[in-house]
Amino acid sequence: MKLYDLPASPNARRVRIFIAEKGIEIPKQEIDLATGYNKTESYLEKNRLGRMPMLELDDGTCISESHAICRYLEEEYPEPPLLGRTAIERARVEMWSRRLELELLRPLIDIFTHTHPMWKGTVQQIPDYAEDRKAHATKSLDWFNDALEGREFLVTDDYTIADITGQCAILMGKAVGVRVPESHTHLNDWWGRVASRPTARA
Ligand SMILES: N[C@@H](CCC(=O)N[C@@H](CS)C(=O)NCC(=O)O)C(=O)O
Repeated sequence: MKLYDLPASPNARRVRIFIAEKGIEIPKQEIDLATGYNKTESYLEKNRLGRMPMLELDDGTCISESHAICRYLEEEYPEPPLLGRTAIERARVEMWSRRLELELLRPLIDIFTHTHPMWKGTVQQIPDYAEDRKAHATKSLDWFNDALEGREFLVTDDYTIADITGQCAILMGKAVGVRVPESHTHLNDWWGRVASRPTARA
């Protein structure tokens, strides 16, 4: 098994933290975007979208999409459960992880893509769109903070992939200048807890 990793990617980080929380070791191949490796024919044969993270199994099966990779690993390595223990927990964990991915992490990545010089010429950068995404992400921080009131972790009594997605989104926010306001005390307290886990820097 091998993980095709992109060190600075928030989606790859989600998978790295998940793997570290499971306490398993998976060899990694770090991809340097500047080399164009992920757009080579051999990589595109494995992942037509040319993105990371991607998990390649020993039989050659390739799984991309960070949540799908985590789902596979959860089934192969069930302890500790990170996707929820019961049907209701699993549904709610997925609900929150998807919400945070689509309504917070994605807009923050869009800000990066539409403002950072690295993407100039690769995508048509639209500064107004970045501003719109900033407003969207800022609103998402409001409901994220509300959801954490009185809670140690976002969904269950345990740390789950929903916390991981939120954690990677907050880090992405720092990178693009969308920071958690001091008034968001539930979110700041939760951040203190998740960021101090031994796996946080995976
Ligand atoms: N939905 C995918 C997103 C994967 C993705 O967009 N990866 C980005 C880094 S965050 C990437 O590989 N970008 C390189 C490129 O598009 O060339 C997931 O969750 O894994």
